[in-house]
Amino acid sequence: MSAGAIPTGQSHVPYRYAIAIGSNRRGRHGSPEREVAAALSALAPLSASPIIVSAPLGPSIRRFANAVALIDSAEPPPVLLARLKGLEQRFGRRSGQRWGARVIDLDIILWSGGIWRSTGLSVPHVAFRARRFVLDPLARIAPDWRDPQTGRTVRQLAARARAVDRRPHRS
Ligand code: PH2
Ligand code: MG
Ligand code: MG
Repeated sequence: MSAGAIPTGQSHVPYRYAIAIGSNRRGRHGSPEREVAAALSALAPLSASPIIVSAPLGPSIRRFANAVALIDSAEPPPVLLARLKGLEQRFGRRSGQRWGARVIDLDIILWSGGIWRSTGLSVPHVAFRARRFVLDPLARIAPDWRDPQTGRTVRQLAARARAVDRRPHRS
């Protein structure tokens, strides 16, 4: 804190981030659940959701372990993204596995700075409002965080995604 600043009780770290973690492939830590747990420890989060098991969305056939972590960081989004990609590589993730099996996937979902757009990076994450494997764990640790794009809270987005899932399928 700078001299003369009034203590606010808030963190001195400028940004807060919600990071989604996913794994559907064994790695050196073991099962997907263990890979997610190891990634959570590596991120040293302020808070972490429980680890859930989810059916794959998309062409993959392997089930996922997923979780969400909240971290404080001084890094702007592209710098944090570069660090997350480095962590993915250390976990043994190879490139070109976009929808395939991956040891670990670390995605920036939200940050306290609002909306960020640069080449290869959009925050909020473009697809998170439709993904229960992100919204359900996120709602456990940050239900009141407001999506800057829709103005809806995470709790509201999670409830909507659940409602969509309950809709009868048409053919
Ligand atoms: N990640 C994807 C694609 N599909 N499905 C689940 N259940 N969990 C994921 O983390 C996931 C997915 C692309 O990143
Ligand atoms: Mg992803
Ligand atoms: Mg990713």
